[in-house]
Formats: sequence, C-alpha cells, structure tokens
Amino acid sequence: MRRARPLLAAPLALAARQALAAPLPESGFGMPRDVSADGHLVDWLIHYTLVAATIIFVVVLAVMIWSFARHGRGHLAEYTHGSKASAGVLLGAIGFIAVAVDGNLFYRTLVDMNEVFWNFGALEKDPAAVRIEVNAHQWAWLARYPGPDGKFGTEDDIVTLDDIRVPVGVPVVIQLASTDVIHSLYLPNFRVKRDAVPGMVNWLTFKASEPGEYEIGCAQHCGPNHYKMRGVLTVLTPERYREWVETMSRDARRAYDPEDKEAHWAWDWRSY
Ligand SMILES: [Cu+2]
Repeated sequence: MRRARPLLAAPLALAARQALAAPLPESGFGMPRDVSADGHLVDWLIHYTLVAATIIFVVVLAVMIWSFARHGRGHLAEYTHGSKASAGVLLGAIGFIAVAVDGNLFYRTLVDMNEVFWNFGALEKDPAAVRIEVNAHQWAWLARYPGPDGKFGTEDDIVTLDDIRVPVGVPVVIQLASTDVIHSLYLPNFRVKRDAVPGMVNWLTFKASEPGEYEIGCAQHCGPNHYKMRGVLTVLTPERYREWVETMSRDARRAYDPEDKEAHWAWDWRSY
C-alpha cells in the first residue's frame, strides 16, 4: 500500500494538470464552439454517427444479454443450420445499416464537399472572397495577403506570423504550402483542417459567422516544437478588416526591401 500511493499519485497529478490545461468544451458533446457558416454540416455527420453507433450498440448489447440470461446451464444446446428466413433477416439488417448509416454518411459527405468545403472553383470567382497564402514551416505559420493591388509577391503584400485576420461573413480561400515537413492547418472553431505538404499547394476554405479570436493549430506532428505551432485567427467586422489591411499594407510598402530574398516567398495564385 505504501508503495502503491506514489505510483498512483503521479498519474493522478498529471491527469489533474491536463484537465486544467484542456480547453473548456464550448458546445455540443465537448466540441469547440462553431463560428462558421458551414460547420454545422460537419457537426451533423459527427452527431449522426454518434446516434447510429449508440443505437446499434444498445441493440447488440440487448441481444447478448438476452442470450446470456436465456441460455443458462439448464438449457440444452440446439444445433441449427438456419433457414432462408433467418438468413433473409440477417442480410436485410446488414443492408439496412449499410444504406441508412454508411451510405447516408458517404452521400452527405460527397454533397457537402462538392457544394461547400471543396467548391474552390466557384469560390474563386466570388469577387468578395478574401485570398490568403499560408506558408507553414517549423514551427510557425506565415500568412500573406495580396494587399490593395490584388497581386501576390508585390510591395504592398501583408505578411503576418501566427496571426491570420479575416472579415466576418465573407468566403476566405487559403492556398497552403510548406517549406520543410508536413504540417496541417487546423481551425477547430471553423471545422476545417488541411495538410500543408512540401512541393504542393493545397486549398482550404471557410466563412466566419462571428467576430472574435480563435485558435490556429497544427494537426500533424511536425518535430520537437510541434506544440508551439499555434496562432490566433481573428475575425473582424468588415470595416475593421478594411482599416487593418490599409494600415498593414502601408507599413509593408514602407518596410519593403528588394534585397531580402527570404521574405519573398510568395507564389502566383493558382487557379483551381
Ligand atoms: Cu506543424
């Protein structure tokens, strides 16, 4: 007993510390608060899976408990090779679950991706859309805005570190790259996540529905300081956003140094 106490104390203290450090659940079943126009589509998939899995679990458990209680020591074993009817019931149940659960989830996922989450072709044509190039590296996020001239790689580009700002209610289209290893841009409050892979440009989109400050995380273990790869995504009102872009690009123009090759990592915006 005397030996068991310190053995128990360490994991308990660790668990208590972790509970303190963990972000507080903000909505639903411990999920971060959804502040995006389309996040509810992802939440629907999660909740539907949860409800379907719970129903199947309860039914299977009930059959097992019933069999256990019914077939005690006094009950002689019966041997059966089944019947056409029992095989029909079984295949029917499997088919029903495959269509109602898996099929439904698969279909809804395809529709949501096609119409919203991967609908980059249509979003690109939206003149109101905000375009950002995000360049991931060990261990920070660089974000580049084209500035008032609308072109990437020019003097008025705004470049920020671990700090992405977007206006509320407007589609945000991000092109994502990495200079070293695989990272993953994760915006839990917007229900989107996309890998940043060296040698290619990936896309990600969302539309914020509420001003505020939200977490940016890296969702791929990318090295010893992976845990430091956090940033803040700030959602501003359209007026505040316009002011921010004006001030920042004015400062960028002033600080522009054509000799500083490191700072000129922009790429030409790609068409989808
Ligand atoms: Cu990372």
